[in-house]
Amino acid sequence: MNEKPTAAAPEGLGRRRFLNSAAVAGLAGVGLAACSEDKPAAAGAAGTSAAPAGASSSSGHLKPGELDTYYGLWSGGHTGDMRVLGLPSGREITRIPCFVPDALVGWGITNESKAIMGTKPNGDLRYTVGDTHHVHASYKDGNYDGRYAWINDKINSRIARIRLDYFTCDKITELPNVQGFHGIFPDKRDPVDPAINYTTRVFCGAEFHVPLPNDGKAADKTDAYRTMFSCVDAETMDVRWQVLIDGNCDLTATSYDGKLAATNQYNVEGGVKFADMMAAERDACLFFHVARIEEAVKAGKFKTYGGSKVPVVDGTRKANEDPKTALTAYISVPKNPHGVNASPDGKYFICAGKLSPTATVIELTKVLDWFDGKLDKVDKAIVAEVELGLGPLHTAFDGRGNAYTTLFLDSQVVKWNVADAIKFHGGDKTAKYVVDRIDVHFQPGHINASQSETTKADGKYLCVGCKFSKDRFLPAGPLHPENEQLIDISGDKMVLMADHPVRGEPHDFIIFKRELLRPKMVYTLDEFPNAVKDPKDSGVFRKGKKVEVRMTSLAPAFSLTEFTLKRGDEVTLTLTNLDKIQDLTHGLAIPKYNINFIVNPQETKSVSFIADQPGVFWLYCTHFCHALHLEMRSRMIVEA
Ligand code: CUK
Ligand code: CUA
Ligand code: CA
Repeated sequence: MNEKPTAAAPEGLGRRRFLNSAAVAGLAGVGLAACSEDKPAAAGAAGTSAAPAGASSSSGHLKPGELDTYYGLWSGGHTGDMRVLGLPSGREITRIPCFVPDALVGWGITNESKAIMGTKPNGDLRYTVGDTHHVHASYKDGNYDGRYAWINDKINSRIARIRLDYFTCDKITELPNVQGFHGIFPDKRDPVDPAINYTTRVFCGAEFHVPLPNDGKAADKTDAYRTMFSCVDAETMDVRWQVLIDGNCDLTATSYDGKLAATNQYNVEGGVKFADMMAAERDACLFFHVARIEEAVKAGKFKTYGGSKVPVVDGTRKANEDPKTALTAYISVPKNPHGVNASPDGKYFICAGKLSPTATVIELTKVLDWFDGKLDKVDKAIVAEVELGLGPLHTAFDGRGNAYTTLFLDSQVVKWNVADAIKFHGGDKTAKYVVDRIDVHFQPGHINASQSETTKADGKYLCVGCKFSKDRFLPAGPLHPENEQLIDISGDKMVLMADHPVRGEPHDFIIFKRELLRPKMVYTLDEFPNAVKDPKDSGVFRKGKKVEVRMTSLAPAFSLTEFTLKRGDEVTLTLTNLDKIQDLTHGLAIPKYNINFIVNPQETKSVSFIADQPGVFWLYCTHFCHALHLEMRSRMIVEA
């Protein structure tokens, strides 16, 4: 098993070793390998823990009928959705459509969902693709309050809000002036008003820099490309303000006192080519002074760009050299960092080095000291920069002072103690900050622990999003699932509990106690202004070519057994589900008209279409609801 790995002769190598050597060779090929393939000496000492053979008691397996104790909200990557998992079982419970159409529920087909998604003047959806990476939920007093979750769409720079009572998307906002909206994080309280101890803003970092205005006229002036950091109002979902910055944004973090938000930057170089983005040895973690930015906006110290009315303040380096007035602070961190995460004690932000084998620990009181003129150099807010292993990406916390960082190239999770890392960095070389390592399968990206980025981090479960699953599951063609691995972190040693295949391509996720949510199982009729509240109100209501078809469902029948339209009618069909008991969902499909949607108990939805195909069309219930589900039909006659 000691063959020297080469890219040309992968046979006989462990897959993990081959992936590692290939990836490192890839980096080395452009002359940018941050370190050798050997593990850093400081980090190598603790050895690797393995899953105990046959440890079924800690597999997360639930007996039939048992419920999970944690919810997980997962991004679906470029499936464009959000997913809800139960943990520790790892069972996928539902998917919440937001940015892209969904045939199960009729998202992107009903008028109500199309209004949220946004349409072109002809009524077609403006976008049908999305790429969700980061999901975070609203806070109160440092913990999730069960109101909302937010998720990004990197492709079209949209932010969606999910109501956590009904688990549905209720608003989507497209950010102006930016491309590649990636990192997202809600604030945890107001920076000035202590009474507002809950989320009122969501911060959004845009990754790609573009010409401003991006009208095709100055594409070659790459020095003038810029990106922005955006603040979205948690309630209205309007963009409150943006900050013009140097470099780029990647991931986003917020402090527990509401005063600071930050984004890691991997392209301070402003490079437009692959190698240019890796030219510098250090990039940055960029901090935003939230209260000062809002003061500047109030005082009218902003510009607007393009057709957007959103106030944009100047957060570039040059405009923010004086700490007393600075809106932003650029802290130098090595190299092409990925991920910035807030420790649950509220003290630190941690940037993982990606191309550097290190994590950088930034002390937030020191950043505030710099803004107050009490620290001469903002880089002195760095209290540790310690080696962890190859390709550190994201960090989670257990609430006991330990951090868990994914090592993409090493295919490991490293558990390290933040206080000991600070001691080590401060000169105490006896401080053993690496506590444990565990192999994961394979090449992990995101990581999160139960309640990790809350004041209630409980150190029970750790989930790792492995980007490659290789031979961990039955082969099902060339597209492999991701491997979400569950690790027990309640003891000193990490214990691998389970592998779960997930359809591509989740990135970030959060895990929290189930009692933080109080989901509703049945709607109320009054929530829908267009509800058909009584079967007697059903019928066809005609005003010239405009026709309204109003009907109800009550298992196992629609209120209209048939109805007649004329060819060319502009039809809006509204369906209210009058069933009141939970789990009694109906569907409605219209053959040849490309229509299918569901109505949950006491829910109302509508669809609009032109009756352009004459004939008899059997509307039928698509969602199994009753012994007579198949008989649940209605005859739509379109006269020629
Ligand atoms: S990025 Cu995907 S593994 Cu979008 Cu959070 Cu790091
Ligand atoms: Cu109603 Cu099936
Ligand atoms: Ca860089």
